[in-house]
Amino acid sequence: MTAPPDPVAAADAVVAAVDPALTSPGVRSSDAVLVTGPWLAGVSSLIAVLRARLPEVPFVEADELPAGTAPLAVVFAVSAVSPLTESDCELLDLAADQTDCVIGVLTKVDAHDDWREVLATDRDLCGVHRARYARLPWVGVAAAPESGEPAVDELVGLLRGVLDDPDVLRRNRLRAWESRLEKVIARYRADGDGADRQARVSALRTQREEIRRGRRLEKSQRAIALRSQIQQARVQLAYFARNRCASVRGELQEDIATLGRRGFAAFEDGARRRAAEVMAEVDEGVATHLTAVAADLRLDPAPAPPHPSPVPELPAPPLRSRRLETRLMMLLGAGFGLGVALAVSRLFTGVDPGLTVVGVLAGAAAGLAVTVWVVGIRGLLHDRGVLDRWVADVTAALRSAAEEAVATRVLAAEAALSGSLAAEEAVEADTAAGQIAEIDAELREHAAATARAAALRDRRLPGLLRALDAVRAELRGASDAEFTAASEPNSGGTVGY
Ligand SMILES: Nc1nc2c(ncn2[C@@H]2O[C@H](COP(=O)(O)OP(=O)(O)OP(=O)(O)O)[C@@H](O)[C@H]2O)c(=O)[nH]1
Ligand SMILES: [Mg+2]
Repeated sequence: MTAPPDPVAAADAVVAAVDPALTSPGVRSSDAVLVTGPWLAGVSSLIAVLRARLPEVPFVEADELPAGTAPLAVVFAVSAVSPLTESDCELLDLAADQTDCVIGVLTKVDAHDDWREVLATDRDLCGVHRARYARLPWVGVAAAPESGEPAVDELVGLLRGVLDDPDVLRRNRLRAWESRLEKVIARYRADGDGADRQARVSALRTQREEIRRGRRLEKSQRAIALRSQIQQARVQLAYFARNRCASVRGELQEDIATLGRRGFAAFEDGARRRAAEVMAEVDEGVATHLTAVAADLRLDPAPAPPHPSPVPELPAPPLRSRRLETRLMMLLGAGFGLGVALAVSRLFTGVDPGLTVVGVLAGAAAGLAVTVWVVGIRGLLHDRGVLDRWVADVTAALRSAAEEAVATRVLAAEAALSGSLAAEEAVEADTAAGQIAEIDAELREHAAATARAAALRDRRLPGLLRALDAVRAELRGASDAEFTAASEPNSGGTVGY
């Protein structure tokens, strides 16, 4: 095959024939020979020997090659100690990405008698890893043998052949094109499929679902909390009101037991004052409890009622309307007094008949005193009984008034808190809707960008694929031609150049 005057331009022409817009594979060709390999493969030893044997050739290790530069040839060195691993093959991919001309070198063959088997295995493994490596030439070397001179003659011969081959530059350029086109095609495909956006899109979807779920959950949780707290307040405050009334009733009834007639008016006033106090206490208890409920629900407290709960109208104790009973009592007291008077006068008469007059007088006085006393005591006991019933009636009225006050205020608070809750929920729903709208907008943006990328991919891909096919066909054609002309080297390697 006759090499064209400018091999690089010839390779570029293959691509430009398909798509004139494709002008360069984006790498700079250099005349350096890259010697690379896995850790401790013997690269440094090999490069030292090669520099000595071929001083005119610029050999470089991987870290000496400037970025964006394609070497003229790649010497891939692996140790004969064991066959290649997958990561070694990936290293080879990296090194040979822009360069077609690759030589496989098995190092330290002096130290490993089975190196020929290892070499055959390495060649097969490379061929399996990538079809283009199936025809890689392999040679065994001993760059720093434990004894004797370095054995690198075969490699040096191979390298000389490669460097003299006029077609190497063109093939390298074609390989750079292949690599470049593969990358561009993969990029278009990934963009068109939205691969890079996929993670963000699914994160956005999850976020949107989270917001919706959070809203639903919070809404129902707060509604349930409000209902249960109000229910609790109703029960506890009614119990508190009943309790207060019962204890006031107990206190008042206790007071009645020691009450004299003169204390009746003060007792009535005291009872009315206690009733007012109980209503005030209930009011205060309700206010405190409802404020705590509002704080617990993170809501504004329900507004205080405009005026305190009214103290119920309490009738005066019915102490005066007992005329009939009084008369009866007078009658019975008088009878009782008469009895006492007779008994006393008899007693005097019995002691001394001369004392009859005295006895009658004394009996009359005693009878009168007993009558007055009995009537008085009976009246007092009766009035205490009346007061006792009055206290029971008054506290019953107080209790129902207090319970009504509790029920009314809790109901009002429930309405107010439900209102605030609804208002807050409306605000939160708006915030969530805003967040969801933002997420939806970004999702639409991603969908539109992916659609644009897919359209671009569909437009650009056919041309790029045709260019890639043309490059591969060119590489295959050249390689087939050279393969038929190649000879088997002594070391068992297949020379492809
Ligand atoms: N027997 C024998 N040992 C060798 C040969 N070449 C290199 N070695 C030994 O292998 C070890 C690694 O050699 P290097 O040339 O430093 O290998 P390298 O790949 O540059 O190593 P790193 O840069 O550290 O990854 C050293 O101990 C060398 O003496 C050889 O041909 N035969
Ligand atoms: Mg080294």
